[in-house]
Amino acid sequence: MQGIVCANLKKKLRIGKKMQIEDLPHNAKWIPQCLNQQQQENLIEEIRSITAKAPLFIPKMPKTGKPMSVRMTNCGSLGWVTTKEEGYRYQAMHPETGTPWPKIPALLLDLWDEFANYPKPPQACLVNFYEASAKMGLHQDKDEEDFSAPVLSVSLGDTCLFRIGGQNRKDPTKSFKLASGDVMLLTDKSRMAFHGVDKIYLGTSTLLRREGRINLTLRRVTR
Ligand code: MD3
Ligand code: FE
Repeated sequence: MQGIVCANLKKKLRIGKKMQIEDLPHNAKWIPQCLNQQQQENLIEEIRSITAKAPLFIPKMPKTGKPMSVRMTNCGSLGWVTTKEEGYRYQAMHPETGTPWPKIPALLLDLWDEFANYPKPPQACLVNFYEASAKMGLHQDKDEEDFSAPVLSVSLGDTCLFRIGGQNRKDPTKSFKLASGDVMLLTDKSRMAFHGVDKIYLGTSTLLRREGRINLTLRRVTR
């Protein structure tokens, strides 16, 4: 655990704020309550404008076409999508409207600059929306070309039970709660760690107009 002063974010985030960075297994980092209430509200407004232009879609499992319980959209130059026929992939257009994804909100680009320690900007921001019984099974993120870039995640709305393991599916896992405003950074070995969302604790946040959780994941896709 270490306290860091957010230098680049002084103006935009919190002046001189010391953030606690907690170490998770495999060198993943967790910054609880990184974003204050105002920043979270601003982000939700940005997400409303993103979903107005790029509506949430129901991702379908490759081959079986089984719907996932999480609804999704994206912003950035590339978005992660999945369909029965074409499977998991990144593409520049929304799968249903055929139009380019909206821009990544500036606050998220600032967060990447502050924490990612990576020379290039993120290309994809996946927006996951979890309603009551939505979950995400244990998986690895490996649809990107560039695994040397970190993944940065922001949690908004209701708290969830998150699980992270190792590089093998059978490795032991650790569970902990992610609350609204928490940021996670997956670098080094944790970049390829199995992870998932087991449960949403409904009614734990009033940030959204309805129950549920939103997760934003910033990624570099190409090298
Ligand atoms: C750990 N999303 O979209 S974000 C995903 O809360 C995804 O919606 C979860 O897993 C969610 O792929 C978790 C945190 C996260 C993202 C990427 C990771 C954790 C990770 C990559 C490697 C290890
Ligand atoms: Fe993932």
